[in-house]
Amino acid sequence: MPLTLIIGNKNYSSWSFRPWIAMKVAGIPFEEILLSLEAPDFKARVALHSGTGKVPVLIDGAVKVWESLSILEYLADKFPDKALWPVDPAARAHARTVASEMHAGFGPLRRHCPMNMWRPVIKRELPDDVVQNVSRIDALWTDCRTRFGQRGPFLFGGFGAADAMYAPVVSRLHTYGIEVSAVARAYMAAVMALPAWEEWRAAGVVEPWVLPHDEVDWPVVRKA
Ligand SMILES: N[C@@H](CCC(=O)N[C@@H](CS)C(=O)NCC(=O)O)C(=O)O
Repeated sequence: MPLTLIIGNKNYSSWSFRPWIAMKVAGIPFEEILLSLEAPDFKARVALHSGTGKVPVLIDGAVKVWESLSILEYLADKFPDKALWPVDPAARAHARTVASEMHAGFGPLRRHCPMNMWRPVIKRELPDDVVQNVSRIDALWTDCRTRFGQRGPFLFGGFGAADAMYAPVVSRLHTYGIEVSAVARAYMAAVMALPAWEEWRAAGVVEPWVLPHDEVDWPVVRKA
């Protein structure tokens, strides 16, 4: 039985994007069920699989996994040959650490700059707490690239779970015209050049649903 991933809107659902892009890049086959976050039956349909009422949810037969980071851990266990985490124990520990830091943090950036794939690149003024988030992310990426990224353009060389956790951050920094270092900019370019990135983006920008909460220029909706 194939894996099924329940996701939200591709234009907006940053948490859904994480396991989706990890599975696509790793070549793990799955079926997706896309539910618009504001659909009247969203909560009822998600509640069949997760008490959180949130997406993403991965279904593997009788196994149901929610929380994006737990889904990535499940996939790493089930498909060890895909090397979603680095093999070297030190690099692996660091990859898990930065992935957890993303899962648990960066609230100011997430609130001020929601993922919005169809918004044209327009610079947004950033309050101090968002600037601090960006500075931390830039330093973290630069450290990973310098210490662990020799074998490829991603945080730990090849694309893995840590990159998947930061993929929506790449989108945010790009969309809101946020300035970062040359190393971070090169990393972002590598992530955005992935065919899986374009597949998600292309599907997102033609979605019909507009969510005011995620449109920071509301009531103006900017669609590229
Ligand atoms: N910590 C969760 C966050 C999941 C989450 O907040 N998902 C959002 C979509 S990006 C959601 O389902 N929102 C619908 C709602 O809260 O009603 C994870 O990592 O998966």
